[in-house]
Amino acid sequence: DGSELTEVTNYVRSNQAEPSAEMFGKAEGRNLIVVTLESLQTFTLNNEMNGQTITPFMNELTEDEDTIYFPNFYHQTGLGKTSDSEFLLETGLYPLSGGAVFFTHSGNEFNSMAEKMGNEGYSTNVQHANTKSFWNRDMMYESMGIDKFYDIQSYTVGEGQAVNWGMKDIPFFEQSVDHMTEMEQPFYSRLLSLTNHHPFTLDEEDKLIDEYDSNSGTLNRYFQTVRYLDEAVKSLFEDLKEQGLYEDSIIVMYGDHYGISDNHNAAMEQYLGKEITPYESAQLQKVPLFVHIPGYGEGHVNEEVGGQVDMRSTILHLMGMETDKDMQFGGDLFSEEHEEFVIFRDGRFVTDEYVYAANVCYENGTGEPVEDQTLCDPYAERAIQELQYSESIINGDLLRFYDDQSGQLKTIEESEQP
Ligand code: GP9
Ligand code: MN
Repeated sequence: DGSELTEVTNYVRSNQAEPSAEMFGKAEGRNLIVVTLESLQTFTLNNEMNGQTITPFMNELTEDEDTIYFPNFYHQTGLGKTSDSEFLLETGLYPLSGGAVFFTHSGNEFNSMAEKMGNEGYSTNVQHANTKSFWNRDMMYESMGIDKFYDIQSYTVGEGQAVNWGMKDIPFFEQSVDHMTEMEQPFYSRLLSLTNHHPFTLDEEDKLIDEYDSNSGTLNRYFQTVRYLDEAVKSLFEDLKEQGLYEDSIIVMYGDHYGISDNHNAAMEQYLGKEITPYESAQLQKVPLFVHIPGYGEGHVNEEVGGQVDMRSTILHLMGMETDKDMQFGGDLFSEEHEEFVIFRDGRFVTDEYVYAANVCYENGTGEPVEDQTLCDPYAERAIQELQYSESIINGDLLRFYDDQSGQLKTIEESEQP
C-alpha cells in the first residue's frame, strides 16, 4: 500500500545525486544505442593471454578521445543473468534474490528508461537474435513499454553465420544496424550480443587467438570468444559509420555479468597468478562500461566505483532528461554527489574504501581484512535495507501507486486507471 511506498520514496529522495552540470544533455537529441556485451569481464581488458592481446579494439576505446571508460564498474545480477542486467538498466531497481524478475513480475508497472524516452519522442526497441520468449522478454518488454522487439525472426542467418547459441555477433550487429536505418529517429535501440556465452564455442575461422592452457576448457575457450566479441564490436562501429548513423548517436556498452564462475577458480588462479580470496572473487565481478560520444573529445578513464543500477540515471542525464522524480536506486556516475557504494545482489558490496565478501570487511585496494571489522557494518545494514526496499517495490507492484510525472503518490482512484 501507500505507506510502504512513502518510506521507500523518502529513502530514494535522500540518496539522490544531482546531475553533473558538465555532462547533463551531452548527448541530447542523439540516437541512443546500448550494447550488452555478453559475459564480458573487466579482467580481460588491457590484458594479455600467453602474450596475445585479448581485446585490442576495446583497449583502444579505453584511451579514446570520445570515450569515457569505467574500470571500477560491477554487475549486480542474480539468477536472471542477462535479463537481470536489462532490468537494472531499464528500471534502476535491483533484480530479485529468488528468481528472474522477468519471469516472476512481467505484469508489473514499470517506469522504464524506454518508456521515458518514448515519452520524449524516441522510438524504442531491443534487438536480439534469439527466440522472443527467452527470459520471457516478449512479455516484459511490453510491460516496459518498448515499442518493438527484433527477435530471431527479424534476422537472416546465412550459412556459417551461426555457432554456439545461435547467430554470430558480427552478422547480428550488421543486420541490427540495417534495421536502424529503417527506424524512426531519434531512436533508442538496445543490442544484446550472444556469441561470448558459455560454453564459449567458435568456428575455427573465428578463433583469432589461441586457447589458454589451464585445466578448465571453459576458461581456455573464454579468451577466444572474448576476442571474437571484441572483433564484433569493432565491426559494429564500422557498420554504424558506413550507414551514416555513427555521428548522431551515443553508444553505451556494458558487460552483463561474469562469464567465468567460481567453479573455475583454480584455472583463474593460474591465469591471474594469485590466490582467489573472497576479495578477489568480488573484484572479478567487475564488468566494463563504455560511454562513447562521437565528437566529445574529452574522453578519459573514470575511476568512479559504480554498478549497473547507476546506468539508468547516468544515461538519461546524458540524454538531457531529469530523473529526480523517478523511483530508482542508482545514481549518475558523472555526478559529484554520486556515492561509491555498489551492492551486489547477494549482499556483498564494494565502496571506495571497503569490499565486503564472505562476511569479511576487506580494505579496497590491498585486499587485506581491515582491523576494525565494524567499519563495514553501516554499509552492510544499508545494503540489506536498499535491497529490501527494491524487493518491496517489485513484490507489491508499488509503481502502480506512483505518479512519475509529479513524483507524488497516486490517489486510489488514479491508481485504478489502467
Ligand atoms: C539469451 C541471452 C543469454 O537470450 O540473453 O542469456 P544468459 O544465460 O546470459 O542470461
Ligand atoms: Mn548474459
